Amino acid sequence: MRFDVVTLFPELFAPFLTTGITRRAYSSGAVDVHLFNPRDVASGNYRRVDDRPFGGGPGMVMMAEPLDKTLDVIAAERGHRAKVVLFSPIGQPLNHTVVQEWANSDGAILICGRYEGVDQRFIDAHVDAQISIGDFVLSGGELPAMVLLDAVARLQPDVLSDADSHHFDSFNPALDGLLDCPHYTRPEEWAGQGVPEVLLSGHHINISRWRRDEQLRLTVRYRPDLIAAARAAGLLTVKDEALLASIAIMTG
Ligand code: 9WO
Repeated sequence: MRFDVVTLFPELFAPFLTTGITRRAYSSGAVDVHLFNPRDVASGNYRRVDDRPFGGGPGMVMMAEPLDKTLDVIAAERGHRAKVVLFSPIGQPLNHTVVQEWANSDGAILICGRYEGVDQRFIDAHVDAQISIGDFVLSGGELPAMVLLDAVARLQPDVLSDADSHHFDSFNPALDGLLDCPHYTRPEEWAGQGVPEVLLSGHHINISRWRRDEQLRLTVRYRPDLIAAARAAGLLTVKDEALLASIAIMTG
């Protein structure tokens, strides 16, 4: 798949694209990321990409024309027009389902806004989807773009080793939509704290049950909505329900 990122700060992406377990996805082209700076197609000696807002007020607005010209450059490279995504707090909230949809797509054009915002006429003319990563305001759309790319890249086959496979993540169907259990590694005692005895027992059935119980405990406590969803989807077993009932009794 191909993602074209439109940003005034392409240099922000270099360390991100060349570091960590997702590097392979980008370097192999499984997630082929191309960076475009609207300044490169902006006109005039000053190559302006922003201007003052009509109606007055603080800050600057990204001009429609350099963004539009950048889409033309991308269309010429791709041979067709791809979906255009803008990152903004009014967008669709990003979650695992949305990530999976993009991971199963052939990519998109990601517009990273800066300044006070993007000329609305560009949005009306070209933007197909807006995505939010949360109810807060940032100084640009670059971090949200990296959030989407990272989440998509780690879903690619062969990105993760078995040891850190996403098959064991929270929000993966294999975890039945429950939060992941706690993890421990060496040393066996650290800062006066041990490791749950069962994890040292080598008894794999008991370990599996303990992990499932911890998932259920954590999910009840922090995300009870996910318990309801897992139950509605028929993903909870009789043993799961027994554990949940015992928690309900203990906590009143
Ligand atoms: C900001 C904004 C705020 C309220 C309603 C609509 C809005 N659109 C934008 C917008 O496009 N902002 C641009 C990108 C320019 C200013 C910095 N930008 C931005 C994106 N700040 N915060 C985000 C963002 C994106 C996704 N999820 C959370 C925050």
